[in-house]
Amino acid sequence: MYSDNHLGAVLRAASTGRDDAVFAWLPDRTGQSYGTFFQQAERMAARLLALGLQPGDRVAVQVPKSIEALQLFVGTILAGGVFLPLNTDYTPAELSYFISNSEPRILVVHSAAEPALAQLAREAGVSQLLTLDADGGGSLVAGLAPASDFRAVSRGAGDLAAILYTSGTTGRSKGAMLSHENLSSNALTLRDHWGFAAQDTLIHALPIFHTHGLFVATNIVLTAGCAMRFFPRFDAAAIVQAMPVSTALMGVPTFYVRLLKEEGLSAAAAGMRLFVSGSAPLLDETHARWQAATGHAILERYGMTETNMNTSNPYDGERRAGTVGLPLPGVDLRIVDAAGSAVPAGEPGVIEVRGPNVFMGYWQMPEKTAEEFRDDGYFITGDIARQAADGYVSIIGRAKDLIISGGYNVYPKEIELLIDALDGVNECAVIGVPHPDFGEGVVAVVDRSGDIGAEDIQSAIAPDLARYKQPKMIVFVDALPRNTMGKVQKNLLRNDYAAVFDA
Ligand code: MLC
Ligand code: AMP
Repeated sequence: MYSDNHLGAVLRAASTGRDDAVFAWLPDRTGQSYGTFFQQAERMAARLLALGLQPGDRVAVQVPKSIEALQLFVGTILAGGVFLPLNTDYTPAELSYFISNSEPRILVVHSAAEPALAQLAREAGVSQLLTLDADGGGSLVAGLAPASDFRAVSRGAGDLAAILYTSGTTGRSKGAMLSHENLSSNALTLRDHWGFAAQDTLIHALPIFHTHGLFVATNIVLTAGCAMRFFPRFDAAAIVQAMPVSTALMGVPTFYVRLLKEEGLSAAAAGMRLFVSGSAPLLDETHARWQAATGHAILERYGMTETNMNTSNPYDGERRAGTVGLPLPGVDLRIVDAAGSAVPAGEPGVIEVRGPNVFMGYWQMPEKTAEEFRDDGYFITGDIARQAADGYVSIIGRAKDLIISGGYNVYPKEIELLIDALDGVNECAVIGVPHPDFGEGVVAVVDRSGDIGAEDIQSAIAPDLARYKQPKMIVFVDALPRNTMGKVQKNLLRNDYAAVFDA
């Protein structure tokens, strides 16, 4: 029994009365039915409640991808809690900030990480530290009580359902607060816009700690009541193999670049209905090569952690390469100049969006939240785009100093602060330059005073930085280029090092 408006009810609606339908085909080739999935999610909810979870309490989770992790997501929602997933690549140093900032009542981690995190959890006031492993084992599941009648804890549309941290341009990560309505409205809009229905099978190979894999992919499957092939990680050959028994794939551009190298792609993709790309710019070249290889035009869409999905190319209609399509139904979008006035069609400006998809604000950062919203409710995305007279939006840059590597966001400031603090470094600038696999690759340009080498820098920053954020190259210069205001000219550096990953 789940009350209306509750994200849990929205996610369950399409599978109600269809308990035997398969929700997920797992890596061991067994299928988990909707009935089993929701029963397990309810048992997890009951366990969280028995451990003292109160409505609005955070359940922070850093665990490997598994179907049990998705049960925990839905279980947290059913228990009235707030799901807070964390990238599995984050180091204990990075975790420490997220945990102390979000003050979760319950923290669920991989059992190998438990000893290292026990003290941190205690200091942050976490009342329960549980484990969940890749195979679904661990203390969370071991402590589940038998299934019994479960009633979801009542929550309203505007109540908090999830917090996802996004790195901040000034270094501090911000927790984006997403309500039940933010998540349910976007899932339903996308399901309908992309034509997902019970007969679909989605290839799910994305991580489930970000908007793309968790809210876009998983919530669409649930709201459509369809099946997914659930991969623990991206594996190009396995995905091609799965295509003949699937209908749709969602991925970041790196997925498509890698899949294009696979033999047998053309034949395997023939019967697929839909390929969606997002989280980072899809090169025109990749779009064209994919169409030539498979006959399918990749459908590119655009979103953010804070806003869920904002725009999409049409399902029926022109999927225009190099664009992220049109504003989704219910999403207001405008392109504005520095003063916040709308620019004429075709002119560049910053994208601002408003709608039921747009988040509630940053966790415990009212000033930051106020800075990024206009008085009339539009959220300032920091993405620079043009909108053609016929409505198609093309993203042409970013006002924010952000690198997107393989679909993961990397904020240069965070890395610069660590490198600048090292003995033997005067200062550095971290930039993103074209990378054949990841779209953009992280490069640190360092002005050194001593004899510090690239390896010294790498090993000094490694304990504090997730692997994907660590520079793929470090170069040394005598001085960083500056403009007359003294600001480092990253555009010049990006030009200078544009070809370093070409080989
Ligand atoms: C892995 N590595 C990366 C990386 N992923 N480096 C930079 N950027 C990345 N994205 C590192 C590894 O640590 C390893 O380093 C080396 O690169 C090779 O790893 P790999 O085995 O090739 O990586 P793989 O596991 O295959 O992962 C690549 C990937 C993955 C592209 C499949 O990064 C991925 O799943 N990205 C999806 C991210 C995502 O879901 N984004 C959505 C955000 S939501 P070493 O040195 O140890 O060898 C959002 C909103 C929206 O943006 O609109 O959707
Ligand atoms: P995140 O903070 O991880 O949610 O990343 C959101 C950012 O990813 C957006 O602000 C954009 O800069 C970028 N992004 C998402 N989708 C696309 C896309 N299709 N094309 C270009 N950039 C995108």
